[in-house]
Amino acid sequence: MDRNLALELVRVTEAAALACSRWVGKGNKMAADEAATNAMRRALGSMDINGTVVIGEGEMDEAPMLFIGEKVGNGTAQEVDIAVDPLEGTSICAKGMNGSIATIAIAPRGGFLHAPDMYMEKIAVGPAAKGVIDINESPSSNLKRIAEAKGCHVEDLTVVILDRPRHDKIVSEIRKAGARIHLISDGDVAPAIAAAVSGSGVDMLMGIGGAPEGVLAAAALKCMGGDMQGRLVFMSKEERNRAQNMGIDDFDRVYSAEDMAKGDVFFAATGVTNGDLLKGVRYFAGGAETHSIVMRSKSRTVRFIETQHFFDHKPTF
Ligand code: VTB
Repeated sequence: MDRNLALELVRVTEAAALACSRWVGKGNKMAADEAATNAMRRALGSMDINGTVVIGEGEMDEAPMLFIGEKVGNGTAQEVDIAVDPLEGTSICAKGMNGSIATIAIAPRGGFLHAPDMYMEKIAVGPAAKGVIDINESPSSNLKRIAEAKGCHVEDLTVVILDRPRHDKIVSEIRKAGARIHLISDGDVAPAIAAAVSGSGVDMLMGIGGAPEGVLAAAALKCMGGDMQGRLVFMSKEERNRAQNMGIDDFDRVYSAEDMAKGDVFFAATGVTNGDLLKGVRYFAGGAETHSIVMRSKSRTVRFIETQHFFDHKPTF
């Protein structure tokens, strides 16, 4: 794949982040999501790709834009599959809280797991703990192994978990094991990636979040040489049927990052509100500054990009 696609991708997430950042704290998550989705779709339209959305805003009948199966890009060049979350953490953005991002990943045709919109149990770490995690083991034994691999104490580790009653048990086990916990209200893609960024203060993401978000995190962790395991969590027979229709037969399968994002994968994200991984959009007179991460699995290049956007020259914002 053309390596320049990575730099094109960051324009796409910047556009989405700038658009929805106007809605930060306004209490309207639908409007924020719509702004991000519109802007992302528009920016994708000028990319030299023949893209198909495989992880998107929903099925065609429930999402008007960036729906699963939608063709995006100018159609002139390489065939790619696209995973998007134009605004990951819509509620966070609506409340002006920390941790929302605009994000996208692309892979060669067929590269992404077609994850249904349901839950996934996840465990994600950075390169220093690659190969030591096991989703079938208890949180405490995973923590012990991660601490050993990182040459530190369990007490030095920080685990990010979505603040939900479904996690009460693992939270108390992690507390007993001695690790620190950072509970978040939403948005588990950014902290999974932060686990692979040294100095971010995050060592691990654990718990049950969205499966589509799991695929995006897997794409990023693959680019960074991190490690991730995910297993779909079915809440009903209907969800099993839906998964089966999307080609999933083994309901207990543990997916690695590579299983979820195959081939030469590109990933980009831009901060909407401040977080452990990225700074949010900051306005100044006449423009705004964005903070993004963009990377490619083949070369493992990870770029953090701070961009100044001058609205007088870019009337769309
Ligand atoms: C998860 C998580 C996302 O929403 O999907 C969560 O992966 C929904 O969980 O990052 P609940 O059903 O418990 O609310 C996000 O946090 C996105 O906001």
